[in-house]
Amino acid sequence: MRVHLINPSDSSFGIGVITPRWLYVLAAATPLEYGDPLVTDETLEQTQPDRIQLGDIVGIGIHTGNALRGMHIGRIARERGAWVVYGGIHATLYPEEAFELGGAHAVVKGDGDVVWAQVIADVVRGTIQRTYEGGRISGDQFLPARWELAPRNRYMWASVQTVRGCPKHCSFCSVWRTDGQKPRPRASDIVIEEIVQLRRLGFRFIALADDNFYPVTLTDIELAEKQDNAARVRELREMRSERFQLMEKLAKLPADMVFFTQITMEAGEDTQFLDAMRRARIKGALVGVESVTEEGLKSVFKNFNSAGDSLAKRLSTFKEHGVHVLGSFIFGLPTDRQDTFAATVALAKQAGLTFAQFVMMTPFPGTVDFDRWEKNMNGSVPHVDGVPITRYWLIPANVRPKMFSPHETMTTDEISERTQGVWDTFYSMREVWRRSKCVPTLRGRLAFLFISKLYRQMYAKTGISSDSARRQKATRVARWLAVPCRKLFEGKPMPELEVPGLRTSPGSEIAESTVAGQA
Ligand code: B12
Ligand code: SF4
Repeated sequence: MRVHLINPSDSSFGIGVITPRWLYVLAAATPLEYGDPLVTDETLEQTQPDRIQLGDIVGIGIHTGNALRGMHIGRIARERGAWVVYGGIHATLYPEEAFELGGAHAVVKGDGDVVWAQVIADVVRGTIQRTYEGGRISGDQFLPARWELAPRNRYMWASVQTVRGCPKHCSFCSVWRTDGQKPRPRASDIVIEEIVQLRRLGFRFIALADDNFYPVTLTDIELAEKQDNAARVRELREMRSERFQLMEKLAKLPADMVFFTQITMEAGEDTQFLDAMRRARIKGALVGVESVTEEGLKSVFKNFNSAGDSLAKRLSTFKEHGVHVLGSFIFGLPTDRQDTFAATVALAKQAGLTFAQFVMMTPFPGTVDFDRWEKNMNGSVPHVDGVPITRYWLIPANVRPKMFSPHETMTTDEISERTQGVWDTFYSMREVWRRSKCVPTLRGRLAFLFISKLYRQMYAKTGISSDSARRQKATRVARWLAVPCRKLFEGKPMPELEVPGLRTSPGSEIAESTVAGQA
C-alpha cells in the first residue's frame, strides 16, 4: 500500500512559483512506517494514473478553484481501486460534493496535520470513517513540512506558515470563518528550524504563507487599554513581542535569504514593526488594498483600510521602511464606477507600489459575500450545463461564466475588459521599467522585468473567472517565462548551515520534530 498526495491543477507550468505547503505538511503527517508518500503537484505536471494501485490511499487537497479537477482525479483513483480521501478548504466547506462527484471514501474537514495518521490507520484496519474532524489545531501542533520530498529545482519559492487565522472579517474572504479569528502562531524556533532546512536544500526565497503576518495592531492594544482589560493587553503584547522575536531570528539567517508575506495595511502605522520586517529581510508584502474609495471599503467590511491621500501615504510608508508592496485590488464592487479603474491605476502609481494584482469580485464559498449572493438569487438560480451558477466551480471551465454577481452600472464583460486594461497599463513595458529602478543593477532590473511579466501572465489570465482560450494562451506564455525566472531564485545548497543560536548537526532537530509530530 502506498500513500499518494495530489495537488490538482488544470494548468501545468512545469515550474511552480510557490510550493503548495499542504502537500509537504501532509507528507510529514504520514507515519514513516508507510514509506514516503508519492507527491504529485499538478501545477508542475499531471497525475499519472497508472502509478495508483489497488489498495493505495490517495489524498487530494482542494480549494474552490481546483475542486473540479480534484474530483476528476478522485474518480480515476477510485476506479483503480484506491482509497480516496479529500481535504482542504473546499472539501471542508462542501464535503458532500466529494462523495457525490469525486469518488470519495472519506473527507477530512479542517487541519490535516494531526488527523491524517488516524485516517491511514483506519484504512489499514478496515475501519475507515466517512468524515474526520481535523478541527483548528493549536500553533504548537502544526507540523514542519518534509521539504526533502519537494523537487527543489522546480519551485521558485518555498512556503512556511508562521501564524494561521485572522482577527478581521472581510466580506469576500473565508479565512476568518474557516481558520478562525483567533491567531494561532507557531513557536519562532520551530519556524526558524524549518527555514534552515529549506536553506540547506537551496531554497533562499521563502513565502511566509500566513493569512495576516500582523495579527496584533497598535489600535488593538490601545482599545484593550481603554477598556482597562489588563489580561487582554497582556495577551496582545505577548503576541506582538513574539512577532518581534521571530523577526529577530529571521535576521540572523544567511544574508542572501528573502522573505515575502501577506499583511494588513495597518502595519503602515507601525514603523517599528516595518523596520523589524526590513531587518528580517521580509522584503515584500501583499497588502489587501481592495478599493480606493471609502464606500468600497465599507462594502467589504474593511473600514480599517484608508482611502484617498491617506491611503497613498500609508502604502508609501512601507516602501520608505524597506518593504515593497504588492497591492491587491478588487474590481466589480457594487460601489465601483467606470472612473474607479483609472483612479486605481493612479493610486497604485502615487503609492509607489512595486507589484499589484487586480482581481474581479468572485463570491468564494464560505464568505459573507457568497451567502448574500446565494440568498439574493431567491430560488431562481440560472443553470449552465445543468449546474446552478451558485455552484460555479462545478461548471466546466470552457463554459463557466466569468463573473457572477450582476453590477448596477456595468456589464460583466465591461468590468472584465476594464480590469484587463488596468493590468495592461500597470504592467506595460514603460511602467515596469520605471518601477525597476528599485533594483540597483542592470542585471537586477532585467530580472525585475522578467518577474513582473511572469507574474502578470500567471495571475491576470489564469484565474477562476478567466475563459479557457485566454487561460491556455496565458499558460503557454507563463511556461516559457517560468524557466529563466526560476534560475533567478536559485540558491546554492548550504548543507552545513546551522540553526542560529543553536548548535545542531544538519537535519537532526528537524528530523526529531518531524518524527515527534507523527507519534
Ligand atoms: C499562501 C496562499 C496563496 C499563495 C500560494 C499558493 C500555493 N501554491 O500554495 C498564492 C499567493 C500564490 C495564492 C494564490 C491564490 N489564492 Co491563496 N491562499 C494562500 C493561503 C494564505 C495559505 C495557504 C497555505 O499554504 N496554507 C498552509 C497549509 C498547510 O494549509 P492548508 O492549505 O489549509 O492545508 C491544511 C488543511 O486545509 C488540510 N488539507 C489540505 N489539503 C488536504 C488534503 C488532504 C487529503 C487532507 C487529509 C487534509 C488537507 O490539512 C492541511 C494542514 O493542516 C490561503 C489561506 C488559508 N488560510 O488557507 C489562501 C487561500 C487558499 N487562497 C485563496 C484564493 C482565493 C487564492 C487565489 C484564487 C487568489 C486570486 N484571486 O488569485 C489564488 C489561486 C492560486 C491557485 N491557482 O491556486 C482562498 C481560497 C478560497 C477557496 N474557497 O478556495 C484562500 C483560503 C484565502 C482566502 N482569502 O479565502 N494563495
Ligand atoms: S482578507 Fe486578509 S485581513 Fe481580511 S479577513 Fe481575510 S486574511 Fe484577514
